[in-house]
Amino acid sequence: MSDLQQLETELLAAVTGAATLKDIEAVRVNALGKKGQVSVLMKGLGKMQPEERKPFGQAVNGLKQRVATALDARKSTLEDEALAEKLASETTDITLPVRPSPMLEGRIHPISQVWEEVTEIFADMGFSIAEGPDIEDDFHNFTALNIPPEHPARQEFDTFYFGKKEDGSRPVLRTHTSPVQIRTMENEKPPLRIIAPGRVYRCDSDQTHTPMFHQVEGLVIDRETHFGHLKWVLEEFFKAFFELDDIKMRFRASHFPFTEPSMEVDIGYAKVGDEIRIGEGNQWLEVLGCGMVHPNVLKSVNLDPDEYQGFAFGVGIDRLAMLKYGMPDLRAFFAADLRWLRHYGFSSLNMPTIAGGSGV
Ligand code: 2NM
Repeated sequence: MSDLQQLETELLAAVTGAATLKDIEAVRVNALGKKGQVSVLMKGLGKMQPEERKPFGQAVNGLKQRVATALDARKSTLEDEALAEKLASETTDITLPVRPSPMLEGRIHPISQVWEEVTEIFADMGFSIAEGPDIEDDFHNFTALNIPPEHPARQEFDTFYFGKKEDGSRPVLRTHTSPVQIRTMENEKPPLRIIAPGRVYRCDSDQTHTPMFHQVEGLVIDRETHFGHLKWVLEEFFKAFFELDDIKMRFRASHFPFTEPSMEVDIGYAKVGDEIRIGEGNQWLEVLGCGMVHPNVLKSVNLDPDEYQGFAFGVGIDRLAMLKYGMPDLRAFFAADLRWLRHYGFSSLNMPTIAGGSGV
């Protein structure tokens, strides 16, 4: 075998034997690099006799080309292998079963669930969600709502008062979410269409009352908003919330300082054994208070009652939850008993949506 053939055999064997991209680069440098074996042969051509130079040059060139082709092919194979290995090692096996995680073990509290359901329903009707502070000042919790200082209605609220501040004012834990509506009317121009879900506080604790509970209040203000709109909104809300095609509603005249006229709303139900069936029967449950916003309330937020009017309503979230999900004991809501929560709680992966049905 000629020296050239010998060299070619060795180089091609080295190419085949290269196991990594680093190896192949070393083989390339050794063969075709500046001081590589083939390059050295090429340089030697200059010192040869012309008649030798031509055939030898052709032979070296041929060798060089074959080695270069083999190098490229091996390099591309090694690159493919490296990529395949990377892809294989970086994949996630999505066929693996989901491990039991806190997402499945944990439960959404029925109050949170109903809070979400109610906001979802009103959001779908075009209401925005408004929020405000739990600690309020006297003006936003009372005075602006047509309950002036010394007014007897203040006693009805069983207010939690804080100590007097330096300026003589006394903050309160809000007794309703109405101050959120006041703040919204102060800061935004009508038309307004909002609901304010939130915690409220009253110094009252027995079988049917807890000192902290949850409310959603709604407010619509525009130039021609009237009681008919209110009635439609409430009817649509109750139908969506209780997942019924029809609901029986009854409006009873009532009194709130912040609305005139004021109404309490009852919904029809039947009692079958221990179960309460909404939408059937001829018994009535009081569920909600509402009315047309009192002109004095509008004046207190600098809205002209001759130009604007609107309705407002308030409903207890805790009570709605008891009715919809058949939970008889209010106090269990706040006992943090995991057995109760496992029984009445909701999966965190099952958020209420209008399309999917609000409940489970
Ligand atoms: C209720 C019942 C009736 C009410 C009124 C207002 C405001 F700020 F517009 F004056 N907010 N919420 C309202 C009216 C609340 O809860 C039983």
